[in-house]
Amino acid sequence: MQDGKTPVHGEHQHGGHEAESSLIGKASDPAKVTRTVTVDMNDTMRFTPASISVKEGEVIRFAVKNSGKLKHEMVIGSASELKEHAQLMAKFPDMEHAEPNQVTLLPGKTGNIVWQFGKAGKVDFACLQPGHFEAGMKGQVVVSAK
Ligand SMILES: [Cu+2]
Repeated sequence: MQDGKTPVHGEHQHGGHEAESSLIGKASDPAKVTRTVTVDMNDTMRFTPASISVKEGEVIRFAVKNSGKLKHEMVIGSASELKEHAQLMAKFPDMEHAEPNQVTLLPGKTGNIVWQFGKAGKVDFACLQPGHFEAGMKGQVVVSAK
């Protein structure tokens, strides 16, 4: 972990409620993508790869595929946000939501998340379908300094 550097989040955000995401990064414009990372989800409750390395400020397109027979999703967030969200999903299993930090996929489907990472550190992601997070369906993006 590199500290002591001022995080660069220069550009102003368009839209309202993205502020809390500044540490983990933010949704970005597909035209700014610098790299595509393919992520596979399956019924062993694992993401492949489960650990992804990126650089500060990099804009990644996650090309996510559900190879399982169950519904899965990839949600980017802080560990505490993800845990809270997983508990909510356990109470309301049919809760549907479409936020820019996630993609929910039926079996066999593919989808994308375009995300710009902020300062160096670790950002978590997980599947929040009921029981999946608890079964270990989570991973980490390691953001390194430029
Ligand atoms: Cu899942």
